[in-house]
Amino acid sequence: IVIPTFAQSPDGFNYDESRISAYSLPDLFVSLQGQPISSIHQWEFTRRPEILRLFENEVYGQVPRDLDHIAFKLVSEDKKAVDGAAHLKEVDITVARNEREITIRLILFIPNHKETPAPVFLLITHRGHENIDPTRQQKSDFWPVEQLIANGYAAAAFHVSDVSDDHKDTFTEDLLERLYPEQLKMENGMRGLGAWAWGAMRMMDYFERDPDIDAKRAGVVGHSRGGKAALWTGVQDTRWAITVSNESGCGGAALSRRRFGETVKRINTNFPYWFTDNFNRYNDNEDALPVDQHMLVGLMAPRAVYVASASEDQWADPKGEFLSLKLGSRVHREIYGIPVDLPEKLPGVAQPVHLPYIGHHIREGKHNLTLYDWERFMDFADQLYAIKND
Ligand code: GTR
Repeated sequence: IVIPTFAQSPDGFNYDESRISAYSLPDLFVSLQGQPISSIHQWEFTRRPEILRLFENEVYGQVPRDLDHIAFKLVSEDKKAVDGAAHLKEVDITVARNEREITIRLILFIPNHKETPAPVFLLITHRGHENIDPTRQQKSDFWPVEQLIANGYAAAAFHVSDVSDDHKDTFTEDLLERLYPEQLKMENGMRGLGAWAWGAMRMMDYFERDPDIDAKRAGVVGHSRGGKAALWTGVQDTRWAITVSNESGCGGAALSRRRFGETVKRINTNFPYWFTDNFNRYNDNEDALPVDQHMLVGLMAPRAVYVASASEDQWADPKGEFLSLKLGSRVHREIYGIPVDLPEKLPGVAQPVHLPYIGHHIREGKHNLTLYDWERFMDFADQLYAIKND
């Protein structure tokens, strides 16, 4: 990506903190009826459902729950994968509705040296298939299976193209055309990101049935567009213990109202198939949004959220991502009483902040998912799962 400077950019992309216009964010703790929200009961029965509905209607579209059948088929396995360190399972997950079906391939490595069930990280990926090579002839830090296994984590991944192609002309293949065609006619219907989240939820359906996996210690991870989908997964599906957003930026962890780097208009123009149709109403009109992205973090409470950024990835607005985490985690603190208080200032590069249930770091370098990022996610999970075991 070529990042234009503000001066060069006719469309007004801003990379200058001093040029951000004043904005005010919707209040997490006041309901649409004007009721103050302070208890867990009010949060879970009033405010959380209404915020969730706003995100569905205005940003990501619905995530349909109805399906007729789900089947899991072990298509290939190797009990001595990764030089004997892991048990590889390739599983085809087939979901049927109204006599039509789609199949998603899960690639799963389970550590051999630890007692199972193992905690697991699932990667939602849109990058080339070589990044999730089950043979491990091609290795990539984007999905460092060997390191996850060495640290006692199962490594799972699926490619978004099995669910919805990452392309504006073909995104309706496979899920939308085959299983939920009525969604395509709705202004608040599911589109690409929602379909990927739906796919991640089917992976969790599998984890719950595999005795080698501890589905209660599962993290969903995505980079960039995958990070947007991971956040939407964690919000929709409370089975995930940890949601990890890596450089998800606009439509992910970054506050839309800052209009720093990528904007709502730009993302809707370049990727008209990611968000629901209604999201177009907020092009150059972010202040009209009834939500902003800190509320996604809030919807995750009391479960864990990790937001990672990169110093040279200004397009994804590291500061806006941090602010979402800081403001959204007020739900953890003020509603659930979890002692999370992020620093006032944006933490420095390579200075991770790992609080119970809230993790953050800024990696040095460009837009990518690297071993450094994964090591921090594992550190954070080690700490979280140790607390939970107490
Ligand atoms: C960019 C897009 C971002 C982000 C990124 C990625 O082109 O503007 O929102 O999703 O792609 O997925 O790597």
